[in-house]
Amino acid sequence: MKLHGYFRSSAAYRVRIALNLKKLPYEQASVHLTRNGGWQWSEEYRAINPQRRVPALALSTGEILLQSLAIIEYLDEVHPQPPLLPADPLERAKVRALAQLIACDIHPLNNVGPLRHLKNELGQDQSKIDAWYHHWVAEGFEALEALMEPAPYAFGNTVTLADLCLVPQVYNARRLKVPLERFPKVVAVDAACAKLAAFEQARPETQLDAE
Ligand SMILES: N[C@@H](CCC(=O)N[C@@H](CS)C(=O)NCC(=O)O)C(=O)O
Repeated sequence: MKLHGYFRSSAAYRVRIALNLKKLPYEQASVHLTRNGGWQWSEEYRAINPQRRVPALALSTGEILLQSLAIIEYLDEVHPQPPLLPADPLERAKVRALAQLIACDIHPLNNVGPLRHLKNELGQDQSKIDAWYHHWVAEGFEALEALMEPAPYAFGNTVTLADLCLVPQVYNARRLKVPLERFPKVVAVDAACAKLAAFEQARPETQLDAE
């Protein structure tokens, strides 16, 4: 398999963790999201993902999968061990809710494209853009604090899809200097995951395209 990603992309980071947890071998192809205006805009990459975003996972059959949550659920169905979603439907819905709170409600508001749009098309200055970023991350993390009881992971004593979404979002929040003191549960889940090799090996800093 080949993962088209970028070291700092939260969505690609989620998929790297899943591949590592399941011990699936994969190559990586770096799509630099900012250099020369962003390689995602090249015609070559458009043929891989017409949405021009990462990640995209090319399977050995030639099929290309898009959208990190869909990719991770595919991997979980085809390679069930270790499971990333609980067997019980009610618990599964709760894990998906935590994951989607991050992936659907926090992340899209603070990702490269929308931030670039705020700056270039809407003419906002960097302090306003930073305030926007901090606001949406803090609002989402407040909800996570209310919803989670770390044990030690986001939902119980095994890693789930929720942890795969939480860790990259915390990495991103730290990089953009969001104060995390108000979010002790979020920080505790991140710390528990950091002890696992699958998470460590997926860290942005340890990727080949890291800068
Ligand atoms: N919902 C998508 C989000 C993908 C996404 O937005 N990726 C970002 C990086 S984290 C990207 O490629 N941005 C490029 C751009 O906005 O130009 C997923 O989960 O895969």
